Amino acid sequence: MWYTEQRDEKGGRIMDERFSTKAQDLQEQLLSLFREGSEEEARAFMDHFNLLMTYYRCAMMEIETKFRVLEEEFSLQHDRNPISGIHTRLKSPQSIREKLIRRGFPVTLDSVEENLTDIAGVRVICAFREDVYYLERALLAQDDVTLIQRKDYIRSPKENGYRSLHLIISTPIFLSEGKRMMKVEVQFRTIAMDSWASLEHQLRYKKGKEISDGVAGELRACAELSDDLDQRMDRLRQILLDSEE
Ligand code: 0O2
Repeated sequence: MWYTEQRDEKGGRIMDERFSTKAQDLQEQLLSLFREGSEEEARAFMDHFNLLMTYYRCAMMEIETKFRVLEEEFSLQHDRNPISGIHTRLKSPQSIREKLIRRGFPVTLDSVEENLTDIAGVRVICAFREDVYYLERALLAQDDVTLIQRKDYIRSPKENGYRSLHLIISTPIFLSEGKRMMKVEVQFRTIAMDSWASLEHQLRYKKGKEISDGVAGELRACAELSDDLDQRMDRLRQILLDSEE
């Protein structure tokens, strides 16, 4: 589940369930999902898991803040907002476990850190395609952000039509006992790409259902339409920019 930051009428951040630890829920989920052992072992495991998830949440907050800062600066300089929304999500214990098993990795906490790069996810929805690449450059130019992997599904869309720019980055979080490097997946999309992906996700993504060639073709056609919309909006923006000069 991806969340959008909630703000009250004065602009203050409203804490949501990402920032509270539902100990009971977690206890039940983790005990049944990850391992069976003595109560003591299980408790130690849970404490370690909670701590690790807290680190990922902190990394997510760090990256979200970086985008908020860039947004403020850009809005001031250009009188428009390049970001139409930021959503974050922490992978659920169940998805973590499923992914480890799917990929053939051990189901341990060390393995989570070592082998999974998308526990913390930040999705940035941009106004125009150009904003996607501007924000990518601005993020990667920061000296505490290291690029680990880049997949440009905008220039090379997936076969089903999915478009988005994905980065896996590493960034430090600063704790009382020093800094810790954490991995975060950042997805950049335009509004049109996000609309398509959200609807397609509801319709089929990872539901394990086979879809007919006809439906797949229709989804691809919708992706092309949404790309056409992005291209036309880019052109309109350029025309308006040129007319201002
Ligand atoms: P959610 O709901 O975002 O948590 P994998 O992570 O194993 O699935 P890979 O190749 O490592 O695959 O990662 P990739 O291709 O970079 O894609 C990972 C994420 O991108 C997915 O995360 C989705 O958010 C999004 N995504 C990728 N392909 C599609 C697609 O075809 N349609 C839609 N709607 N989204 C896509 P999760 O964890 O699978 O899902």
